[in-house]
Formats: sequence, C-alpha cells, structure tokens
Amino acid sequence: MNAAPISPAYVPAQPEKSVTKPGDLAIAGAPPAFAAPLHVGGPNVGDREVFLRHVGDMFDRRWFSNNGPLVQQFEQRLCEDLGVRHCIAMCNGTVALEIAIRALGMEGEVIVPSYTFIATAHALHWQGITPVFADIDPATHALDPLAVRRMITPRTSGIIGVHLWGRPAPADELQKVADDHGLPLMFDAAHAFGCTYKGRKVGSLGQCEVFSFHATKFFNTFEGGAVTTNDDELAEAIRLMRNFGFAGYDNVIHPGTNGKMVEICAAMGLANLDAVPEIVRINQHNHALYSAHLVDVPGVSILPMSEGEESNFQYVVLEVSEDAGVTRDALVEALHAENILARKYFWPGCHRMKPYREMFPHAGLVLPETIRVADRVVILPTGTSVSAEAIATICSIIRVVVERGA
Ligand code: T4K
Repeated sequence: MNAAPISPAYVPAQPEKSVTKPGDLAIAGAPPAFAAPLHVGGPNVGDREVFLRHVGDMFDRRWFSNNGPLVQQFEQRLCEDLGVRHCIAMCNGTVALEIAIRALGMEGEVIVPSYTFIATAHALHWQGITPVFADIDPATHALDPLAVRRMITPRTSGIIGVHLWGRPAPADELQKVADDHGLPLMFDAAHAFGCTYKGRKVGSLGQCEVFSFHATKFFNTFEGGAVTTNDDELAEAIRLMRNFGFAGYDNVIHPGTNGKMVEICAAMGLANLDAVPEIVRINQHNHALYSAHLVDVPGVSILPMSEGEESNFQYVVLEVSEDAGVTRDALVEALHAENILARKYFWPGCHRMKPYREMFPHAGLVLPETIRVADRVVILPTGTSVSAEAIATICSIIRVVVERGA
C-alpha cells in the first residue's frame, strides 16, 4: 500500500481553552473546550481526487452495482493486502456477518462474546439462531477460550470470535476449542482491518472473517463490509448468497439476499486504501499521546495494543478503575459537557440489551468480567479529526475531573 495524502480540505478540531483546575471545566459553568462536537469516529477521508476520478469513470460506464469493475478491483486489492484467496465485498458488515453465518451452516446456538457491538449478536438472532454469550479476558477484552469451552452444549453449531478494538482475539486457542468439538469458527473482524495475528494479517483466520467499512471505521467505504476466506467452496456459496443466489441470467441455484457493495462505495474504498498507512500512523501517534499524557493519572489507563502485532490503533480505550476518584459515568458526563462525545462502547453488553435480557435474564451470572469491563471503558476521540492540542486538552480535562473526584 502506498501512502497518499489525507483529504486536504480537512482541518482537525482545535480546543478553545486550556484546563488546569476544576473551575475551568464546563460542568463547573465554563464554556466547553470544543465549539463543535468532537466525535470518537469522525470519518477519515483519503485523496478526494482519486475518489472523484473513480466516480467520473463510473458515470461514464453507467454501471453502478452488481459486481461492477470498481468492486472487483477493490476485492482484488484487499486479497493482495490481506494475503487471502477470496474477498467478497458487501453492503455493510452486519449483512456480511449474516451471510457468513448462513454459509457456514450455523443454526441452533452459536457462542459469541456479549462484549461487542450489538450487530454480532443481532446477525445471529435475525436468522433464528440463539446467541450464547461467553465471558471475556479482562486483560484483552477478547473471548476467553476456557469460557467458550464451558458454554458448549449439544445445540452449539459454531463460535464467533471478535477482534475487538484492533487487537486480535486468541485465534489459535479458539481454533483448538472449535476443532475439539467439530465446530466452525469465524471472526467478526469489524475492528481489525490491517491488524496482524502472530505476524499474519487478519483476514484468513478461522473459516472466514468479516470486516466492516462503516463511515466510523478508520478505513471506510461510506457503508460497507466484506467476507474474506481461503475456502473456495465457502467463497462460492457466499458470492451466490450475496446476489440472490443467481448463477447467471434467470438461473437461481442457491437461497440468497441482496448484500452487494455498490460502485460508489468501492470508489471510496479504493481512494481510502491508499491513505491507510498514513491514517494508521496518525492513529498510532494519537494513541501514544493519550498514553503519555495519562500515564501518571491514578485510576485510569489506556488499553495497550497487542505487543509484537501490527494494529490500526482505531480505538483509544480508556479504563476507569473502581478505585479511581470518579465513576466512569461521571467522567463521560464531564467530557460530553466539553463537547467531547466519548462513548461507553459496548456498555451494557449485549446480554443486558432488551431482546437478550428478556431471553437470558440470568446470563450475567456467567459474565462477571464482561460486566466489569463494560462498566469501566470509555472510548476517546481519535483519527484524522483530532489534533495533538485536542488530545492534550482532553487529557487535562480527564486529569482535573479524576483529581476533583478524588
Ligand atoms: N461488529 C462490530 C464489532 C462492530 O463494531 C460493528 C459496527 C459491526 C459488527 C457492524 O458493522 P456495520 O454493519 O456497521 O458495517 C457505530 C457504527 O455505526 C458501527 O458501524 C460500529 N460498529 C459501531 C462501533 O459504531 P454507533 O451507534 O455508535 O453510531 P453513531 O451514529 O453514534 O456514530 C458513532 C460516532 O461517529 C459518533 O461519535 C458520530 C460519528 N459520526 C458518525 C457518522 C455515521 C461521524 O462523525 N460521521 C458519520 O458519518 O455505531
């Protein structure tokens, strides 16, 4: 991948004040630190000229969807970048999950973490499959393979691991559990584009992996997703399912849906792919700045990325411990008052969201770590929309709020 400029029209948000004492805080009546909301997932935009050139070609061709040349080019680029045989681009990550789950023949019960975006659980429930929630490792926030093993029953038909925050899940250990029980294993890799596991690019782990290229992901196609796999037969089934099962004009040979990526999304993907190294460099720099500014603030810490692996650093995960001088929710409230729209991803955990809470009122009994982690995480703004000055101000606000709480 070659580095290319980030869209030149982009001006990162600058703070409007410095904060050194409680009286400087918006919750104490001072003006907010940012004039406009600073989001956690402000979209990154690559070279607009490249995007517009692709869009111009698209209009000339009058070919907007249905496996067009830009989608094919995009899929080819992803196969090369990820070192995987097949990439099937989709309209979004959720439909990509649903199609992959079906193509793997999952049914009955499937084991997933509760600590993930709701789409992982919904992709199962939407097709009449019961998501069975297993607990996570509090140090990594990823599925705990031992907990997965404990949740397997005769109705279990598969396991879905999630590479949360751009940190790979323990793929080898999960594969061992899956193999021991003859179960298919797939990964929700929505957060892990460009990351590695044991030095190998995420994309070919398990039977298949699913990416999201939503606007808020560090690499986006407006909306979009993809399934990647080295399994030829599975790839063929997924391709058919993405396009109503059509194997040619008037010839449907498989059940299917409409999961196609459109050409304009592939154009955005091709333009943004060139900027990936630069965006990752910015994210990594932001992550290091947050870690350095907050290193001596008691009771809070930034979750490090996996040692020895490449990460996209797309999420800055702040953990507020139980003995910090302030609660996580009070800190989020103080940040929101400053127009810093930090998020409590993925609180309260899928199992405590209404549909699943009603299905499994006692799920929390086997998810103590999920509950603890979900109650202490705050996601902070990063990406190309956040300047070094903004990060310094965000961290000084966190410092003052924590000390004031204390
Ligand atoms: N699996 C996992 C583990 C996932 O995290 C996701 C998606 C999926 C599967 C499903 O993939 P997709 O079907 O979405 O492709 C957002 C995203 O909508 C969602 O894609 C993402 N995960 C999730 C982590 O975040 P919300 O409900 O937080 O979205 P919202 O509207 O609050 O926006 C998030 C932030 O981004 C806000 O701070 C506003 C800002 N924003 C948003 C958009 C759309 C912008 O600045 N510009 C924008 O265009 O879910």
